[in-house]
Amino acid sequence: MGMVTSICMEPIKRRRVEKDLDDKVADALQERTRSRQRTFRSVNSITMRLPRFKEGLRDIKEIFDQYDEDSNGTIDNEELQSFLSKLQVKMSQQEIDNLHSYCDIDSRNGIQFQEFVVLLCLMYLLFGPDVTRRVSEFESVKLNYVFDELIDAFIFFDKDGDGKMKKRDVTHRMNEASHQERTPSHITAQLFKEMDLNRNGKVNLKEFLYSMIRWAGLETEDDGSNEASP
Ligand SMILES: [Ca+2]
Ligand SMILES: [Ca+2]
Ligand SMILES: [Ca+2]
Repeated sequence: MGMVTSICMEPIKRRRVEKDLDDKVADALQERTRSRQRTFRSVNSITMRLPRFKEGLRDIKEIFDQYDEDSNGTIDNEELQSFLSKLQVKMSQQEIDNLHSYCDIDSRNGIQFQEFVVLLCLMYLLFGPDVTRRVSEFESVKLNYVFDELIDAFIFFDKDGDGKMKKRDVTHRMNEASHQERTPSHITAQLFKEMDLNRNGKVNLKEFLYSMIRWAGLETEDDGSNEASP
């Protein structure tokens, strides 16, 4: 039962949940950096993958629609539970609530599509490829590819590997490009500001993912009902 009245946690608790999950994600990123070869060597090599990334998002949209059982554009806590049970990851109700709260990034309650991509990518990072295989056996290779690229892009920008991108890291990476392709610093600053959703001067993986998905600009083509304001 556990009628979770709301995932709206009190601010202090929410901050603790944030920190705990941030730490977990940072550990997983470090582990990954140790065990894998670097894939990206330049900003350009990342931008070149964007079309493929967009394609992957379309596949994830189909998965999202499948788990959004009442088709209201939001995965609520109950739908999230049935999704997680499909993934066969062992999580307590508390952990599910925490994950829900952590991935509920925007001001609309519940997990909307962009947040769902973040959630799935984090699950992939934390629990490995079994996760995507269970979500969609058919698409899992493609999904893994997209998530690998996204995570590696983050690692590319997170120069000191502590799980948080800093403005100077991003600027530095941007400036490694050849001279004619150099990004003007005010643009880098603007990009960083847009990514830093909670305005704490650092960009963690979930903020990065969320921004990348927004920039990739996959519109929810179908009926747009989830965008309509009441
Ligand atoms: Ca729903
Ligand atoms: Ca939300
Ligand atoms: Ca931030």
